[in-house]
Parts: sequence; structure tokens; C-alpha cells
Amino acid sequence: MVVPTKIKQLHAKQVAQYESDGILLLQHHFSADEIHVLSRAVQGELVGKSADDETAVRESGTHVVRSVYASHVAGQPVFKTLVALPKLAAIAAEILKDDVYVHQFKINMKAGYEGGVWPWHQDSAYWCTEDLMPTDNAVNFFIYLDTVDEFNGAPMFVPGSRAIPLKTTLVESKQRVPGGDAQEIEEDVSGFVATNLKYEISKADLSVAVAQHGLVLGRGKPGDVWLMHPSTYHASPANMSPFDRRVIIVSYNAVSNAPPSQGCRPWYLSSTDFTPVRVSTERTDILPTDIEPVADIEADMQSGTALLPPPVANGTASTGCAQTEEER
Ligand SMILES: O=C(O)CCC(=O)C(=O)O
Repeated sequence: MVVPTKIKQLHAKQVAQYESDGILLLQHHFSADEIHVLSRAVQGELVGKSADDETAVRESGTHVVRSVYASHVAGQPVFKTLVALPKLAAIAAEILKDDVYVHQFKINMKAGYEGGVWPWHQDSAYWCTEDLMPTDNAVNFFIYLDTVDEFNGAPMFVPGSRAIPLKTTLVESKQRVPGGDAQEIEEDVSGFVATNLKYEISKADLSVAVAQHGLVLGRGKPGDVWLMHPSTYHASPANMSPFDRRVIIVSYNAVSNAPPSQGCRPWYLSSTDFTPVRVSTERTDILPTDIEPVADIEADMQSGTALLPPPVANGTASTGCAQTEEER
């Protein structure tokens, strides 16, 4: 797809920076009003989830929600609006030089005191190896709902690492589970945690990459957005501060890069709907009217029921493939 000039969103310099570094910060990309609406919708996601909903993943050994997946299809309607906004989808199309679809959508909660680590990895290790994308011609948008800094688990990036050949960095981390803790592996398989990723970057590969390219801390304010190429080495530490660190991550893939056949990961990790996003021509922002009337959100949050919803029957389907443990 050739993106019409009138909806192009980036300057040539920004595109060039993204191409070389694999990361790009867009400050003030969303207004305070938009972040308010999105934050409220995130609360609504937590209230709406049943305990056995596979799209809500808990931090290891707790009931604290770590990530909520696929809200753009299975959640608050504002998230569907969000992924079609030109300030995301048109940029994605511009960068990927094609129509785009949403490969993955997730809200990473990284709750104060509770949020766990994301080990060093490349998303494309999962997307190409497990989800069968032919190439890494895809892009992530990290939308910050909170201040994200060194205190609450800001992501770290190795700029320029997108150019490092993928194959050299694949590590079967199962063979080196920290402490070899059997219970940790068991929990991993249950799909509730992602602290032991299947493909991590080895210390040796990371050391070489950081020596060559250095590190960038992905600080930001509410409303800032980081673009990240899926082959960029990245990680984030645990959140030991009292401050939540909520980030929405929208991952677009080029339609021409859709997997030719279905991988083994469930639909909420690897979309099987390759319908191009119809970039909104009339909507450029999230509006106050996008707030859904979510009943008693505050009351539910205060009573703790948002994180401990009652189990209900759930008809969501996944693929017939073996359960995988990684939530990348
Ligand atoms: O939320 C984070 O800090 C990191 C998330 C991440 O690494 C990923 O989604 O690939």
C-alpha cells in the first residue's frame, strides 16, 4: 500500500531513525484525555474477565493480572477504535510499506510491587518461528498509560540490534530455567506466566550486542509511544516500586507477511484474521464519548474483585496444536 501523503504521520528523519535503530519515541502522541479514556477501558477489561479466561495471564503464583490479550477483538470497543487510528495504523502502513493487520494486542499491567520481568528476547523469534511469519516486517507500538521509568520497570532496548541475524540469538531457555525449578516450569506450561520465555537471548549474544550498540532505557510519560522493530533485543525488569506501569502494545504485521499456514499458538497470541485494518479517515483521536459505561468499575476495583473474578464457562477456542508456554 502506498500511504497517501495527507495521512503520513512521520517525518523522513523519524523513519530513517526507526530504520537504523529499530526504536523511535513519539512524545505526546496521545492526549491526557485519550489516556484517561484508555485507562478506564483497561480497568473495564479487568472487571470483565472471568478467572478462567485464557486472554488474561496472571503473574506467576498470584492472582495479579500480568497481561490481557486481544482486547481489540474481545474487549472494550474503544480498543478496536484505537487500532484503526491513523496515528498508529497509518504509521504502521508507512513503515511496513503495505496494508497492515493486528498480529497481537496486549495490555501489560506490570502492577506496582507485583509486576514481573520480561527476559531479554526478540519478538520475531516467536513470530517467525512459532507463528510462521515469513519475515520480520512488522512493528510494535508501546502506548504508555503511566509514567514509565527506572523505578517501575521501563523496557530496555538495544538500538540497532534489529539487524543482528535472528538465528544466532535463539536459545531454548527451557534448558536453563533459573534454579531449574520444576514448579516454575509447570506454571509456565499452564500459560499463566511469561517469566521463562521459550526463546531468550543468551548472555553472550547480549554482551556482544550491548558492547557494539549500547542500551536505551524506554522512559516515557503517559501518552508517549515507543515504536519497536520486532527483532530489537529488549527486556524489562520487575516493578518493585509502588507505581503501576501499564502499557498497551499493538503489534501490526504487513498483510504480505501473513503466515502462509497456521502456527501452534492460540488466536490471542497470533491472530489468524489477516483482514487489513481500515485506517480511520474521520477519527484521529480517542474521544471522551469512547468511554464505555462499565458498571461499578471503581466499586469492583476497591473490593478486589477485578483481580479475582469468579470462574465462569468460557467458550473461546484455541488451535488444536500442543499448548505452548510462552506469551510473547
Ligand atoms: O512490557 C514490557 O515491559 C515488555 C514487553 C515485551 O517484552 C514484549 O511484549 O515483547
